[in-house]
Amino acid sequence: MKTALVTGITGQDGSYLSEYLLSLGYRVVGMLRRTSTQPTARIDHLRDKVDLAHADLLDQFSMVRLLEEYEPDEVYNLAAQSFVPTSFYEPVLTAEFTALGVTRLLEAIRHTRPQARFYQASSSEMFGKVVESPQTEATPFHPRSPYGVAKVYGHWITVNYRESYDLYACSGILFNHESPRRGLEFVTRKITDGVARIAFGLDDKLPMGNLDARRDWGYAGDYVRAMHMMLQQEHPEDYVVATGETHSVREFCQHAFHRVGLDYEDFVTIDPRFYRPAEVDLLLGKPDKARQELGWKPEVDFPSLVEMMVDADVQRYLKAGRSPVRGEIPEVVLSQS
Ligand code: NDP
Ligand code: GDR
Repeated sequence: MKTALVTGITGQDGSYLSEYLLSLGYRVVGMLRRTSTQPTARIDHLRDKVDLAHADLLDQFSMVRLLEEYEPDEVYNLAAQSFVPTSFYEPVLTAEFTALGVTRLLEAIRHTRPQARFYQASSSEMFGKVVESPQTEATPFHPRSPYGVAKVYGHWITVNYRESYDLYACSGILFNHESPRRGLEFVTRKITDGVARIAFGLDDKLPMGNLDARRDWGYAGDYVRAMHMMLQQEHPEDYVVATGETHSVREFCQHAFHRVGLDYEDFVTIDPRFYRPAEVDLLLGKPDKARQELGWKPEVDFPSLVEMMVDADVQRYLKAGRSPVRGEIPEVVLSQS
């Protein structure tokens, strides 16, 4: 039985990756930081199947201790300060977590468990102000936020440790991936929860930022398979993981409101507070290398992703005993509740 250490297990990707690794027969050890409240909602259904251990990206020796105790075969570094707007307000803390945290973990692996295979959660935000479209593994980086800059550091330190110390270390350059477990502050989940709240009469408006930003959105459940595949190759390499399609925030709104029989133009307002000091206007990935070398391809397309997320949020309010007051909830959603 292989052991995988997953940092960021309480996050969106951590929960899907853990489910996937458990289904493959792995022992999963999740690293979580100490908090005064329980942040484990996304993994409560896995609590008796995974080991949870306290450590923090800010604390080098807490990670050394974890590696010594659990002796993982694979380490997935998903933990980060991952919200772009927060990185403008807390740029130094973002760098500590998202950039230097990677070096701390790599140093811990180098000294304690050099045979472990390492996955770094790199991001399409590194392409930022894109110099070409679509973006591939060879596209130069031009990050547009302290978060993007920190991820570039995390990416290159992973490459550097691979080249310097012969570690099996790779970076997955993942484009945006979403799910019903996405944090409520990210644009897709903000929209799908907003749609549900409007349908149930809990809100009348949905204030948004830049509706013209375009993203290559996929489903998180598909993307965690690619993470695992990257660690099963003969040689460690970096891969772009994306759908190869791009859609605007406006299109996401259109589809999401349409799912409950509403028109987004009646509810979406523009609030300058949600604009960013520097924007990433367009992301579009070309995942050819992942398709050819890993045999990876996404299963969930854009309309299915939007529907899955709207349906899950609507169901949550139905289960809480709320009744819809606007639009038309699809029969298939009502019948499942
Ligand atoms: P989330 O924000 O949902 O999860 C982040 C995780 O990191 C949480 O478990 C959080 O713990 C943990 N964490 C944050 N700071 C620390 C710390 N100091 N010590 C220990 N743990 C910490 O992110 P996602 O699951 O969406 O993303 C996973 C990774 O992939 C991130 O690195 C993200 O930057 C990257 N990424 C994500 C993409 C996406 O579209 N989702 C695309 C490309 C890259 P807590 O619950 O306590 O806050
Ligand atoms: P992103 O995701 O910054 O791409 O980073 P987010 O969903 O926050 O924004 C996507 C785009 O939507 C625009 N937007 C809004 N965004 C938010 N959050 N709220 C709004 O009201 C709103 N209105 C418009 C944004 O300006 C932006 O252009 C995500 C994170 O998961 C990162 O950790 C990850 O690395 C990248 O995806 C790939």
